[in-house]
Parts: sequence; structure tokens; C-alpha cells
Amino acid sequence: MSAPARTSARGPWRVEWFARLDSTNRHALDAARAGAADGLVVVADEQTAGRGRLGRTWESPPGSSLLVSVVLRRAGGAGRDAARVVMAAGVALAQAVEQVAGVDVGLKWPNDLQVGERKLAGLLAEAEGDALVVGAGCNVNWEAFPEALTATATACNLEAGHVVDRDALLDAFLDRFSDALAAGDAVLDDYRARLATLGRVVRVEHVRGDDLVGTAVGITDDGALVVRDDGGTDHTVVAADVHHLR
Ligand code: BT5
Repeated sequence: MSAPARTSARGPWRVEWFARLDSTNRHALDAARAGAADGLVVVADEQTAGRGRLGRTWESPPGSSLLVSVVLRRAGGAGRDAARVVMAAGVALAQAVEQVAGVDVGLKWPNDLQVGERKLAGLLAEAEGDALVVGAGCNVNWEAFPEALTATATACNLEAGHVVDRDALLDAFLDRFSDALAAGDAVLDDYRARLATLGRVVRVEHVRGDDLVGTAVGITDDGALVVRDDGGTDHTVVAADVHHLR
């Protein structure tokens, strides 16, 4: 396993910094398998094989993004189930961006941060034994997006109108994440309050099965999206991609 360029500590977190990794999630999962303790944070300036969900790729030119993965042991406390941790991470990253970049951020179910309808960041949780790795990729300072992302992506600097400090964003994220993990059910309220998906007409693309169009009317305590179809029937959606239609 490669050695970090530097390490630091912040509250309960032990941060390992890398100039380049294939994927901070992959590295953190290997570290978890090798016994890494609760609170390991893996950060890279550059990722050569960043992962999205469902085998998709996460783009990040060197230095453009906050690329961070956190190892949590489920035994580490209440509220450590995957859905809660992802909600806490989303809320924490949104708060951190607002604090450091001064940009208003919404959440899109299940795990995107957005400004308006443009994607600013994505989260990816993966499990390894009793460990959960939650990774976040946030566009911080981008000059231009590749063709495929120009219509859909944005970055902190483009929204704020100035360069944004990546290290300050990481510090704020870790502080807010500690708070959110300790906040118990209040995280659900914070998550729901930020969720731009609620009240929208959405198209749900299931990984398997038919698409569903309806109005997003709620989030269960487990983080599932409740979508009401035209006939008034509620559907509980656990894993899918969602498009905001109107
Ligand atoms: C996600 O997947 O949004 C989760 C992304 C998680 C990335 C972090 S980076 C640190 C950690 N280590 C990893 O290896 N991964 C995590 P998904 O919802 O599947 O979205 C992926 C889709 O978003 C792609 O198929 C593109 O369409 C789009 N995309 C890729 N890169 C993007 C970017 N930089 N900004 C906005 N959209 C992007």
C-alpha cells in the first residue's frame, strides 16, 4: 500500500494526504480490510480511476477537486448505518461549501450536491466488513469541464466567482461531519430541509425494472425516496437514479 505524502489530525479524524491515488475509496477500503481504525480520512490531489456509483467514473483533473474518503466502523456509535452516514455526509459537505465558498447548496436524492440543477459533488458509500467507507468528490476549482459535463456540472469557484481553498473546505467538512454523525435524528430534518428533490416531479430510473414518473413526496427514516404516481399510489425507492423533471 502506498505511503501518504503527509498526515495530520483534526478532532476524531486522522488525515492521510496523497498526491495521487487511483481512488480514495479503493485505498480506504483496502486500509479498512487491513484493520484501519474508525476515523481514517484519505485525501488525494489527483485520482486516476475515481469511482461513481454503478461502475461509473468520477472526473477530477489534478488539483481541481476535494477527493476524500472516510473510514467509519459501525461499532463506533449510533447512527452508523449506511443511509444515515451518507445523509450526514451530504448535509456536512453542503454546510462546508456554504461556509467556505459562500454558495447555496441543495441535495438531490440520493447522494448529489447541486447548485441550481448542476452537480457540484457526489457521494459514494461502500462497505468492507464492519467498516463503511464514505467518499466525496467535490468540484472546487475548475477551469473548464469536459464536453460530457459542460451542461450538467459546476464547481465552487465558478459559483463563488473566486478560487476556493480546498484545505479549508476539507477542515469544514470534517468538523460538520463530526457534528452530523453525533446529531442523531436531527440529521434527517437537515437532510429533508436541503433536499431539492422533495415536491418535484421526478423520473426514477431503476437499476432493474421499469422507470417510474411521479412526485417525490417524502424520505423515509432509512433514506428511501417516496414517489407518488399519477394514480395516487406511493412507491418506496431504495436504489435508483432520479431526474428532476419539473
Ligand atoms: C457519484 O456517482 O456521484 C459519486 C461520486 C463519488 C466520487 C468520490 S471522489 C472520492 C471518492 N473516491 C472515489 O473513487 N469515489 C469517491 P454517480 O451518481 O454515479 O455519478 C457519476 C456521474 O456523474 C458520471 O457518470 C458523470 O455523468 C457525472 N460526473 C463525473 N464526474 C463529475 C464531476 N466531476 N462533476 C459532476 N459530474 C460528474
